[in-house]
Amino acid sequence: MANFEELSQSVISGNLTKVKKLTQALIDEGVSPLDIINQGLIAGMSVVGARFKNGEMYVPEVLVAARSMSAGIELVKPLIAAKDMPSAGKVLLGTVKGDLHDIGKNLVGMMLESRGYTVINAGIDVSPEKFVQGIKEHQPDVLAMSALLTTTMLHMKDTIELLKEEGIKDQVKVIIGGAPISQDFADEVGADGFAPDAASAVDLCNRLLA
Ligand code: B1M
Repeated sequence: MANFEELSQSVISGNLTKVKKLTQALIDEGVSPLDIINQGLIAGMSVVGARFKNGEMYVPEVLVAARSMSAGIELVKPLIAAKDMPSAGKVLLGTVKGDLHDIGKNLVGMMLESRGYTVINAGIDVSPEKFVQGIKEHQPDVLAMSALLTTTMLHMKDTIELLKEEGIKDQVKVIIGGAPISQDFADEVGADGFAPDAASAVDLCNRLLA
């Protein structure tokens, strides 16, 4: 029988084949997809983060772990995807300029889609100008920005400033999130909301669009 601990360990060691096998085994055992993500995949990545911080793991190993985690998420994704639901709203989602972290952002996108949102994923390293262009092109209800670095989170402010300059700030609700982001920072930069995790991001969108 597969277990969360074994799955976490496989993420930590970046064993993609084993992550896929154990994730599939948990799915086949009927374990909740969100438990697989939170207690297995994210739990493993949290250990990776701590070791990375302490200098016990390096970028290539972290990258391999991240890829194995994403492979697990891909298997779980169809189980929580919404089918034939009317759209709850349109969200333009991206990781800010200079930032390549996309696992958390993609989880946010997946959770939003599973609750009936139409998600336009602008990808990583998205400049304020590109976000503005995306808003003009897609007319989303929500702009959702992710940042994982203390250096790149400042581009959230730049983006909001540019939305104001372009006169389109009132057309869209802006939500932000990512490990270094807080409610205080969201208030400071003039975002409409902050969510600490992917599930809360969905609740936040629901509240803002109600
Ligand atoms: Co990087 N990295 N990394 N990294 N990396 C962190 C973020 C770091 C905290 C590690 C550490 O020191 N402990 C640190 C940042 C320090 C800081 O700024 N305070 C760091 C660093 C320094 C760097 C580099 C500079 C390292 C280097 O090159 N010397 C470099 C920067 C590259 C760049 O972006 N320009 C770098 C590179 C990388 C990899 C490429 C190797 C890889 C990314 C792979 C990828 O994403 N495809 C990587 C990884 C994997 C991490 C850690 C280990 C894990 C991040 C992750 O995916 N977590 C991370 C340490 C950590 O966070 N513990 C670290 C799992 C994911 C599910 O969580 O993304 O937090 P997270 O998302 C959460 C919430 O934050 C929230 O929901 C998700 C959960 O439900 N959330 C939102 C996220 N976005 C949201 C948006 C919302 C709402 C909620 O609304 C819009």
